[in-house]
Amino acid sequence: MRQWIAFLLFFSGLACAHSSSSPPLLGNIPGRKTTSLDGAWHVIIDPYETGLHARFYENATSETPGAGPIEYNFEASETLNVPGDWNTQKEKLFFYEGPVWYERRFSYKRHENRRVFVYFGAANYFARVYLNGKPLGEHEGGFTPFNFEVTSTLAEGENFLVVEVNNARRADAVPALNTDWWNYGGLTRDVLLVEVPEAFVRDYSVQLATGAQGEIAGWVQVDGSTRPQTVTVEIPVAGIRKTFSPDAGGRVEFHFPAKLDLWSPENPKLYDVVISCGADTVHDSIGFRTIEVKGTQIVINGKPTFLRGISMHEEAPERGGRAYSTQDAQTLFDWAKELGCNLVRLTHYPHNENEVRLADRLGLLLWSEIPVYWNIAWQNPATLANAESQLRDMIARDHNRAAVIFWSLSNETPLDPDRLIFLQKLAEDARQLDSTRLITSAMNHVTEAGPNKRILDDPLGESLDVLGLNEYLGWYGGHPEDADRRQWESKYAKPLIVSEFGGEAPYGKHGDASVPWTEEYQANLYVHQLAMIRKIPGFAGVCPWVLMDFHSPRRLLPGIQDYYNRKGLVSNTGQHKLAFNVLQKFYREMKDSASK
Ligand code: GCB
Repeated sequence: MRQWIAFLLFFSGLACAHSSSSPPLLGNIPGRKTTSLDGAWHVIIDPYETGLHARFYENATSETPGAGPIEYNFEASETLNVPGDWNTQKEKLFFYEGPVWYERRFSYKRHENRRVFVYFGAANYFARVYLNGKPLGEHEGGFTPFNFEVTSTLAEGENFLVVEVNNARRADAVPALNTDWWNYGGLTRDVLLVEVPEAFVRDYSVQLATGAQGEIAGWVQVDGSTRPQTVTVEIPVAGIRKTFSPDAGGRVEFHFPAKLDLWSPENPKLYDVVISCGADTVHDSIGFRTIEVKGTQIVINGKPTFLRGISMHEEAPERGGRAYSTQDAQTLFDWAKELGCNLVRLTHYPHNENEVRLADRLGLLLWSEIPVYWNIAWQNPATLANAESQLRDMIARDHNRAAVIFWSLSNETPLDPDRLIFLQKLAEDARQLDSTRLITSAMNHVTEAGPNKRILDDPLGESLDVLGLNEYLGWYGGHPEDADRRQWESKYAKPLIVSEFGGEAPYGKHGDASVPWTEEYQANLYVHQLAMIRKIPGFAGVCPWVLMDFHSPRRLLPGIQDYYNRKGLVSNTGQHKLAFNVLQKFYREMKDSASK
């Protein structure tokens, strides 16, 4: 009983500290002092969440005074690699959804006048974090980074970090109960200790002012009680060095002229940008470009640009499971480049920061999205707060990346007044957090205007800069040839991107083009879809579904799907299907006609 009361008191305290994860902190900054905590972590698989009241986070042993019988032992438990999902590391965990406790020991040498943060690239889905038996806080949301300050909790010498990660699905979560991707659990991205001076650069934005090619607009946020008098922003190769004084809140805002080589898919030029304040200096590689909408066109650096896209999940080629390395991202982006893409739609959640940084170097434009997917609890204020913090953290992490041109709020959400209020709030937030990028959403609500005419008709369109349309004519209903007669319109005179279309075929299954599940059927569907899509008024780009086959718990057809969504243009082991060539040919034509 006593144990239960203590447990309840402890967690009611923790509940108050729900958002005790510190404000966003840029983690993977080149030049910042970090210590990796990646590698083998001991784990306890705990389906009944026994570890909460048995206090696994204390890491007690039978020698601990008053401990009584101890029914867990991290040291004697199995290990999992971090970063990595648990589902594909151990066969017994393939379908597991629930709590797993992770433990990692490390030694640390403290330095005077330094602050230390523990930084998690992502934990899917819910995490409680403890250092040396003390709770640091918790975090909800499986794809965004979070951090806790540990300056006063770190011990000189040996330390132990315990993280409970729980990927149980919940109706009030984001995403909710139903998705068409695998719910990979675990510490799926890097874990770092980040060391900074007492006063440090917590965040910054150094970007071109909206639509202005010769002017930088930005801000720096300094954190720390005794703040240095000045903040310096430099772009050494462009001969830029500006000094500013932070206000009482540690913030600096600036505008200054700059003559820079613009970043574009053809010329992904990145500049070394140096921000210093007192003892802290960060270096970032930043590209500068503008992105605007003019009528129904998307305009990059003043030039109307047709978006030759592809959608992709963050699924590792060959190995399977959640992708986490730059090599995983390189393989996927190489295929996107081979297709002739200039845009990748990163579905349906924020992907790894290393992927976004690679796109910056390769000159691939990105559509970045939060997992507001299908139906979620639109009326629940906690669900909205959760979606808002996932949006905030996605933007906070990537707002200096030239590659990212779209923040996407949602995918295929049903028409409903509460849903509209919810998404309008997200659109407002996104604009406030970053006025330099375009806001979009993938929608699928159409009205029929005659047998062959469909109108994209979703009131959310009012709040967006760019409209995304998902449609599956020829797969979920109709035949590929029906596309020859289908006409499209949109209620809003804004750029329209067909953000999904596709059909399934396992690699190597051949047959007549009229037989579904064959590569020939999939290729034929692409031929008719692309011919239809290019006639859509306001057509500004296309992102077919999907680059590579991916694991999904909803795809059960034996011998064909076997828990894979097979709409990939490439199989999960890298073989190119016939439809790959169809899209590649279309993109060559679009590229040629744009350069004429
Ligand atoms: C969709 C969803 C996507 C699915 C896809 C499919 O509309 O946006 O997440 O995987 O259809 O394959 O059905």
